[in-house]
Amino acid sequence: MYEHLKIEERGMVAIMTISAPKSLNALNSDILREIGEYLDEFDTQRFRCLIVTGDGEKSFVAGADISEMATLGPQQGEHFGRTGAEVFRQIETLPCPVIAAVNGFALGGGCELAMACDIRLCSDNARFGQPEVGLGIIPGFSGTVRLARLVGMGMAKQLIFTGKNIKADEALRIGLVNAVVPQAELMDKALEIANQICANAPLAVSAAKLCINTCYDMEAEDAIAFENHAFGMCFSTEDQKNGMQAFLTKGKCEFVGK
Ligand code: CO8
Repeated sequence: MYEHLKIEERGMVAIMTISAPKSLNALNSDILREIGEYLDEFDTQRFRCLIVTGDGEKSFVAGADISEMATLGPQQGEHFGRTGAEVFRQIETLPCPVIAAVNGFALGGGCELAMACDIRLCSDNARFGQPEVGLGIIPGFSGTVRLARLVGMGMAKQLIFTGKNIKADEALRIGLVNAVVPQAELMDKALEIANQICANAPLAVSAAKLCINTCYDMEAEDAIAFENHAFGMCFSTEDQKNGMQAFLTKGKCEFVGK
């Protein structure tokens, strides 16, 4: 169905593997289009978590495709950047959590893809970096925006201005990833966390994601009001009634997402 995406289903978890082995899974327009199409069709009733990874053991995504960008002019460059930024925003705003299982190089657009996900895990051979200025461009898939928010402005500036890659342990130290695991255990770890998420009330998880994303940039007063409204809405769900009843009767609730 897709030329560059492999899609798997593990219960309530979907796994999207980006596959362009000849270019270490670099993102070209076709791959970005396929990711966008997959997300457009993503069945949020059926899946409660999405894992994003790269094909092979060497690379998650080695950036945007340099061979496609090499001859672009300013307007085409802006269009290409916008296409990637929009697809990554789709990931960020997908109603369910998205876990990046970073299995190797996450450079340029690859690091930016990982940053658009909610949770980042990586293998011990992973490398992160924003090498764009060494190519005469800047991070163009929202990297200047998200990196500073994730690791702070000082570290983001150092990474982007030097273009130097960092190893997995350094990515962990600066808070770019949540955990580093041996490569052979990466997908199991991602699935373990995904399944922990799936066991919870999906509408509540989704509301929590919306609040964290939306409130991050708001004034505290507005943010607190936004969360308060979302909190109230949880009480309109069956899952809230059943989840609390199950607690009070010492039972277990199977959340249905209503
Ligand atoms: N684009 C296109 N092809 C790539 C890319 C890429 N990003 N990365 C690797 N490849 C290709 C190589 O050209 C090579 O192809 P071939 O076999 O035909 O020569 C193949 O993948 C294997 O790569 P290497 O032989 O280089 O493998 P190494 O193990 O020696 O090195 C590296 C691996 C370190 C990952 C190296 O390939 C590398 O440095 N790649 C480029 C990394 C990079 O600079 N990424 C950032 C790109 S810019 C970007 O992402 C901007 C995002 C915002 C765009 C905004 C739009 C305007």
